[in-house]
Amino acid sequence: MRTLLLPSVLILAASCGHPSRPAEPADPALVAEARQFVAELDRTVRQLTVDASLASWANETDLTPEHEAATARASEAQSVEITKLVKAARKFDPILGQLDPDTRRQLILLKFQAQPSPDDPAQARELAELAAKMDSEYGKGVCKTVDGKETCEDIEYWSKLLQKDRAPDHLLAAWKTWHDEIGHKERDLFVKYVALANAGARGIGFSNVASLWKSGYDMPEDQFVATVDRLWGQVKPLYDQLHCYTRRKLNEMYGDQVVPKAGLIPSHLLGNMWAQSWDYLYPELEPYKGVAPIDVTPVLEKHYDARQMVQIGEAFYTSLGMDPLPASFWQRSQLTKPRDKNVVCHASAWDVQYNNDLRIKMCINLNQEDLWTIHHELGHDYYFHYYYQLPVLYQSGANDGFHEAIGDAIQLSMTPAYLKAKGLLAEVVKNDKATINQQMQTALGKISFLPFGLLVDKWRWDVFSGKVAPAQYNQHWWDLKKQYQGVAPPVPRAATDFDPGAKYHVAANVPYMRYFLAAVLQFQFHKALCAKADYHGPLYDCSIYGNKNAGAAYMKMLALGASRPWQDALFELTGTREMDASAILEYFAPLQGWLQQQNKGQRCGW
Ligand code: X8Z
Ligand code: ZN
Repeated sequence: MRTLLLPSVLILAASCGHPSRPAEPADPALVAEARQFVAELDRTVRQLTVDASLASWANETDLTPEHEAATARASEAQSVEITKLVKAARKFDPILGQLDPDTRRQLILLKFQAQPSPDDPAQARELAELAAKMDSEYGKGVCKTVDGKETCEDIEYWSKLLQKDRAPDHLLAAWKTWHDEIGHKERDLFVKYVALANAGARGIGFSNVASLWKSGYDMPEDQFVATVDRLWGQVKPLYDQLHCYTRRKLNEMYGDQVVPKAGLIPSHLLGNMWAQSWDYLYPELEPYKGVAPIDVTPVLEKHYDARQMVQIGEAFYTSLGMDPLPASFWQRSQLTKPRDKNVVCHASAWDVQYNNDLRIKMCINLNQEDLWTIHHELGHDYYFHYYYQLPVLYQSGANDGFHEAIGDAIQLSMTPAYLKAKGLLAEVVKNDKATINQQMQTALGKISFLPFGLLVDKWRWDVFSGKVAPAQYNQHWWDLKKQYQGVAPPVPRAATDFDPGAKYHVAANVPYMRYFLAAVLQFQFHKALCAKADYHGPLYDCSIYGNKNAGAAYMKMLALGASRPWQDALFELTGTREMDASAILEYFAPLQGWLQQQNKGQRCGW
């Protein structure tokens, strides 16, 4: 699948000859050969990727052994062939600095087009089979065979229990079943996967998969690590305040036995299987009860179906001057969960054939969370739409965080005033209390997410680099959950458990740092788009709905795809070349002040 599977994008051409020695003129025949090679790449990589993507779509929308096997075969072919091409392209390394920018950039991007395969064909096959199986097993969920018939309860089912129920024993049972069952199914597959995936990465010159992933950001990998740590340092004080307030409220609800006044929050009580976003706790955490209703779920349940919810999303993008979705989108997308087959419900967006074959795959529920997710997914589809005519190697986000941030920035424009204009909210209340309520709701989705967004790949980096061995995988996961999120497992966990495997992106091998970057970038985009719309009020009140100037600036950035380093794309839109979290802090300034007041006298932190 396009958005999710590709680690995407790039390192800059660092290896352009020795700086103190003037480059010798490149052999013209080799330069011509490089150009020819890149032109052919476009055809070959396109075909391989389309084949893999078609097979993966067929599998994820109908999980059968046949579809899983076909997915494994197509992704094996893609990886094996692209790995060969990466190796063949090495002969151009000495002249990279002397090639025209487009030839050079496509040669650089090639390394990030697929998970590289090990040289040994048996290992290459096993790697692809493991990946397909991990994805399918996760999608099916917790299965039981009764009278020879297998029935499965997927993550949708277990998540709903965590969202709605408040009895700690029920929450614990759901949490434990999912983590035990899925973790145990995934563990051995994942351990083998790591070894084989690393062999593939080594074959193309990286020390391991972590190094490959970290190199895809137009900067040296240690600089990338420093960048994410800097961003986390900027937002951590705000997260700490939210954690402190949430812990106190949960302590009041559940008592000291369940939630301690100081220390870690048990992770099954936060309304989400991974404690990654806490939106569903809003009713319990609402700062000013009943001041302003901001939940659109009741209206969606009463008056909308899944298709109409997607049309709300489409209408936002077209209000910016973007094109309507193609007719094929409506024919080919999976909007709701089919009754008669197992599918991967985890939401995703696709351009299956790299030719504007836009689709989304969701199991839409008629609620606010899914309306927001629809806007996220359409952000991916509109990115695809505006760059699908570029060479295939440029058909990616400027970096993968950009891809995740496009729709999320649109969510920030879904203000109460916008929702009222769409008939989704009955009234808009404008006062300080309503602002705090509104900010709390947004923070429970987007601020609670930050440490989780960071830690998933902090964990995988340590796993792929061999810093932690399989026997410590689970302990290390909880060490990081503790360090960054301040949450604890609700029951003691053993080395044989594999709780990271209970998260889709680990089972499906989708890099995760993109979501942390997006959590920061979306506020930078929002601020810049609001400026393009000539808006001058507080950021949290800005909606670019209907603004063609903002839309034109957004489309311009989308159309660049990965053709330029992300710093150039960011500069085009925002006037800065750095990812930076000050726009989040500006957006949430009222809430941060309010939380500091609320938390006075508390021992915050853990
Ligand atoms: O996986 C997603 C999207 C698909 S790209 C629904 N997200 C992350 C997650 O669910 O863990 C969006 C937020 C973070
Ligand atoms: Zn996404």
